[in-house]
Amino acid sequence: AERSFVPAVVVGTGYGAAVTALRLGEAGVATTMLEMGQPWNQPGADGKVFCSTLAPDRRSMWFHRRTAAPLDTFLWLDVVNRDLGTPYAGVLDRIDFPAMDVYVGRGVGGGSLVNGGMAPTPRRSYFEQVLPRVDADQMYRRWFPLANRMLGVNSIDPRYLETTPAYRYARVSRRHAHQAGFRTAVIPNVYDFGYLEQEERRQVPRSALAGEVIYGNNHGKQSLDKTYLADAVGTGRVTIRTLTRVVSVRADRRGYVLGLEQIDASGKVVRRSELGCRQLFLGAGSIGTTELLLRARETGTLPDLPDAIGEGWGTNGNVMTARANHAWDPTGSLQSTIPAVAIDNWDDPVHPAFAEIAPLPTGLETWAGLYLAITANPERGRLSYDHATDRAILHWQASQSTPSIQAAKALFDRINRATGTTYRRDLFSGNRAFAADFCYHPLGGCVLGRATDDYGRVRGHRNLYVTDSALLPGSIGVNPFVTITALAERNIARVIATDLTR
Ligand code: FAE
Repeated sequence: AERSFVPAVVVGTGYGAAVTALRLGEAGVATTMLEMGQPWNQPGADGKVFCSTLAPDRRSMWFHRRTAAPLDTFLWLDVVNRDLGTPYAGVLDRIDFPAMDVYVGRGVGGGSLVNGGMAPTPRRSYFEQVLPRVDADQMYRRWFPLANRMLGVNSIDPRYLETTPAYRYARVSRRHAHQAGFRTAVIPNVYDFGYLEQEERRQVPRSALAGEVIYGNNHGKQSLDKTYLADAVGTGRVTIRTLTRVVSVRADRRGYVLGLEQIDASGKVVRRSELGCRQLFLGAGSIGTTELLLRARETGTLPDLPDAIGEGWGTNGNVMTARANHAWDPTGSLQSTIPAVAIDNWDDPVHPAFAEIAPLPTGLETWAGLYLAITANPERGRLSYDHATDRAILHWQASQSTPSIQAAKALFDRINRATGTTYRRDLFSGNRAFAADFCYHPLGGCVLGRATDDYGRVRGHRNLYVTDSALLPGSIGVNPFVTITALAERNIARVIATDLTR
């Protein structure tokens, strides 16, 4: 295969990758980013880059024949998902394992393209518990503030939150939480709340108020392509190659050699090549980064990779549930897709939970209260390499999701008792009140201080780094991207100061 060489390669374009590429570019290091997804900057025939959740088309999903939305049913009817025709390099992927489906973003910006933009900083005591060897003083004085600033984190105007019909659903669920004696918190976001207010006044095109989120936002969201990645490319040292999947990693005299597959948007492999580099930074996400290293270890291209690779994987305790409100508590037909309020029951000694109040933006009144809860599920799964399929497989049993469900049940049983309401069982297939068989927050697989040293350097492998959500040991207690970003800032600052000068 043809082969070229660059000083530094960053795999992926999500949070860990984007931070790393910007700081390398600023340090004068010529850096190539490799992203298997598309650059989401060209409008389609309808003049839009992304499709909405209400009318999904082929842009919605990464090579799926049918959409795979987290809510599969409505009033028990299979009306939510749509056939998509020919598989296409869409923006949202769901990686299906036997008892756990993992949602991830695909494209320049990774998960930032499809996520809800919720940007909480974890509470310090829990952060210290999860990553005891990371200097929390430094994190909370320097790296978290930097991450918040760089990501464009902003807060909703309290007056707007209290009056707009678009957050009636949040106010109803908040009132019910208070009736049951729980605390709530307003959650910052990277969606521009000033833009959202203009949307409501019809001064700008609608995005959060037009059902756009998990298949991308055409406006308003400060995804990574508008923040870190724009700055990275702006250094003049960073280039991004898209529709390019890294399939293998091996070592050579100068550093590492990557096997690449370039595809077209229909998935056809149009070119195979090799790319050499001195420094290799992995930012392909928890599953992506772990899979690359497991494959390298198990196929013998990097046989001495540590045993700890694949260990310590968790769902951040994700579990979804829904409640049926009384007829006098409508949640509104206009719902912002951007969550702004959460129930904060993390201090509960038995069942800590942080439950974001999620929208159900159908355009119709549903009387539903929907929630994505983050719980302190102590269960951990393990990823291993499957030779037959050449993919990572996740060892996670359905029973390992039970602690997430129990914690959510403790919280929402109490709310239902206080308000005389019940669960909705029509939204998740199988007549269930709780869905903990999918997650949005895959974390771990190359845990900091175990598979890597305390700065993400893969043990025993010079110039090989993990930068992303694979570093977090399965749980962080809140939505994770601010933490992923701050940790990546901390790690790359150390690496640039000490490793690149050798
Ligand atoms: P990630 O953002 O996943 O990026 C990895 C990138 O690498 C992707 O673009 C991949 O296409 C690419 N890639 C993977 N494998 C390869 C390969 N072999 N070759 C080339 N490229 C590859 O990594 N978090 C929050 O904090 N707040 C939220 O509100 C929130 N909502 C979410 C909603 C949804 C629907 C989803 C799916 C996630 C949500 N998350 C949220 C989670 C958050 O997006 C996620 O933790 C981060 O995106 C993970 O960042 P990483 O840097 O690990």
